[in-house]
Amino acid sequence: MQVLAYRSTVLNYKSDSHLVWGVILDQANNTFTAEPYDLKFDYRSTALVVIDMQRDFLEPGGFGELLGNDVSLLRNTIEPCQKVLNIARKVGLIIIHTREGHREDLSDAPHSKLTRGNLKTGIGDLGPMGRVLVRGEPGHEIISELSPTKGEIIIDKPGKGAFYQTDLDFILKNKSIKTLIVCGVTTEVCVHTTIRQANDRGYECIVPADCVGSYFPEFQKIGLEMIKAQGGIFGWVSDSKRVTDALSKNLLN
Ligand code: C5J
Repeated sequence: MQVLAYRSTVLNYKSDSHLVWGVILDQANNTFTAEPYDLKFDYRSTALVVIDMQRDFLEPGGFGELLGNDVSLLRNTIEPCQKVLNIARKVGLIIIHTREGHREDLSDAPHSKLTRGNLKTGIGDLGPMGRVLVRGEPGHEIISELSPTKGEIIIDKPGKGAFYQTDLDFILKNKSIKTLIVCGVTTEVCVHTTIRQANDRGYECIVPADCVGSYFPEFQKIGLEMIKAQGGIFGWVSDSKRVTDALSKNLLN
């Protein structure tokens, strides 16, 4: 009992976003069950990154649908993401939400991106949810089910990867983050690009498979396999149950 008391940390501080009242018995020595092998983590150096869970990708009339995709395929990620987000909030992890989108004047959108796909209604044009993929428009918002709460960090990114032309790396380094739980859409585009960028920068990424989604079932499968192949060449793959179990295992409340 004395040993436990010595090793425990009482989290009764007011974080920027919410009051955390849990007791974490051992912050440092924790493990996510995952493939290709288990991943050790410390609560204090772990962050949750939720990629582009925006109306433009998940709701009819947005960029995803204008590209010809069936956006309903992404919706089964919402509930698992909510579960991971809720426990991350409870244990006081740093939480980061990203949004893909551009300035009103599109000055941060490369010509190649604006013209790609020869879309009738494309980036910057007026669609059913306002101007497509433009910051401040209804389509650019994070879906209501996963709305950020006060104090959670929002990264607006002009590219697919969350590290490109953003201050994400600076923020993670300032907060001594080493491990990223990465959720969001789409698996093979913005999630993959972000994980590859994070991996090259020295972060260890773990992906709960049911918290990421693709418009293409075959890309979902292969995208996840690519992450964990070759001894975890880009990172680890787990699922929302195993990740939430690991995060709550040491929590007394
Ligand atoms: C795409 C994204 N698919 N968030 N963006 O264009 O994956």
